[in-house]
Amino acid sequence: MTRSETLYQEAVTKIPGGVNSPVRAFGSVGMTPRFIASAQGAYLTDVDGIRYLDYIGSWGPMILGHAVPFVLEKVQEACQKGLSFGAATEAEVEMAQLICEMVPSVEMVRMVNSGTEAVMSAVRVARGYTGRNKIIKFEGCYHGHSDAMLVKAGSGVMTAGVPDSAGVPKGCTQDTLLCAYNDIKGVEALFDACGDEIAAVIVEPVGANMGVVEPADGFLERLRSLCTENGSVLVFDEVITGFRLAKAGAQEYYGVEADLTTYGKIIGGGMPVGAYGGKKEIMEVVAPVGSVYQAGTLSGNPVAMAAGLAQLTYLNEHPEIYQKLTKLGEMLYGGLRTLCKEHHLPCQVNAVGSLGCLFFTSEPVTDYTSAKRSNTKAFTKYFRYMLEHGIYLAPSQFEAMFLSAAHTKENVQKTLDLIQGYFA
Ligand code: KE4
Repeated sequence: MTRSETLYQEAVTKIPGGVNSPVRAFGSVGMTPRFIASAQGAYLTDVDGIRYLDYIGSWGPMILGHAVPFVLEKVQEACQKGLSFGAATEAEVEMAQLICEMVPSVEMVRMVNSGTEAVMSAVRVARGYTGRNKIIKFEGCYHGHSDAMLVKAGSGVMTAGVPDSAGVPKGCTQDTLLCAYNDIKGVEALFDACGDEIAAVIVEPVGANMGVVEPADGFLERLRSLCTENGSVLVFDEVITGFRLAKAGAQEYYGVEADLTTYGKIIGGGMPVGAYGGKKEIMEVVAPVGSVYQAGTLSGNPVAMAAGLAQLTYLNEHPEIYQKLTKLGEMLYGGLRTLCKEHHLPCQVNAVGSLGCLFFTSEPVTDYTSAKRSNTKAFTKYFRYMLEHGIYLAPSQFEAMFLSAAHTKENVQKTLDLIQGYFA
C-alpha cells in the first residue's frame, strides 16, 4: 500500500470522508486522494515522494506558486512577534489600504477567515443596507457553504450529487431566487416580479465552480443596470477571479463595477483569509459603526495578513504578472482548443486568462445545465491518465484549472504533449 492509501484508511475513521473539504476526497473520480507532503513553485510532492505539476494551486490562492521565498520570510517574521492578539494591528490597516488602492470600487473592506464567511457577511450587509430579503444567485455558482447559498450551488455540491444540502431549513433558502447563468431574461423577469424585494444579485463574474463558464456579452453589464435601476446591491463573488484576472479582478477585466465584492484565496497568500468590501455608504452598516453584526476572533490575523500582504503587494507592484498569466493561458487553452479540433474531440475548452476548463461534451458550455451534460466518465479516465503522468488536475469536471506565475512554457508544452498522447 502507498502512504497515501494508508493515511486515507486512517483518515476516514476520524474525518468525514477522510478530508476537511469534500472535493479533496477524489470522490467523483473514484480514487484514493493523494496526501501532499510539500510544494514548491508549480509542483506538489506527495507523501510517497511522487512529484506533480500542480494545476490547482490550492484552488486559486497560489498565484505566485508555492512556498515563494519572500512570502515565507514575511510569515516567519510575523510568527516571531506572536501568532494572534485579537486586537487591532498595523498590518490590517495596510491590507485595507492596499485592497482599496488596487480595487477602485472598494472604499472600505472587512477581513474575515474564508470566502464562505465573506459571502455570508456580504449577503447580510446587502439585506441590512436595503432592508430587503431576496437574493438572486445563479445555478452552478458556488459562493461557499452558508445556508442561503446552498441552492443549486456549484463546485463540490455538483460532484457530491447534492443539489441542495441536507440540514438547510426551507426558511434559509426561501428568499434565495435562482436563475440560469447568462439568463438575463430570467433575471429581468425576477426584477419585474419583485424588484423592490431584491436585496442583492450575487454572481461569480466568471463561473469557475461548474467548470469555467464565461459571462455572455452584456450579461454583467445588464446585472449592473438592473441593480442600479432597482436599488439592489450587485455583489461580485471574486473569491476566485479577484486579483487573478487583473489587479482589480473581473471588475477591471470586464469593466463592470460591483457595489460589494467578496474575496478569499489569493488575498491570504495561502493562509485562511477572506474579505468583503465596497462602497463606504454600504459598508458603514457593519458593526460597530452600523447595525449589521459580523465578527471573527481570527479576522485580520497578523500572520495571515503577512502572507496576504506579501502576495498582494507583489501583484500590485508587478502588473506584468497578468500579461504572463494571460500568455500562458493562451498557450495552454489555445493549445487545448487546437488539439480538440485536430482530433475532432467531443470536448469544449472554456477559458478566461489563467483560468480554464476542458469539458467532455460536444455542446458549448454556457451554464449549469450544459455543463452537466459533460461525460464525467470520460473526464475521470482523462484525470487518471494525467495524474499517473504527473499532472495534478482538479479531481472533478466541475472545477477550474489554475495557472500560476511559477508555471513555465515548458510546463505547458509538456502538458499539451501529454494530452495529445492521451487522445492520439
Ligand atoms: P472558502 O470558504 O472555501 O474559502 O470559499 C468559498 C468560495 C466562495 N466563492 C467562490 C467563487 C469559491 O470558488 C469558493 C470556494 N472554491 C472552492 C473551489 N471550487 C474551494 C475548494 C473547496 O471547497 O475545497
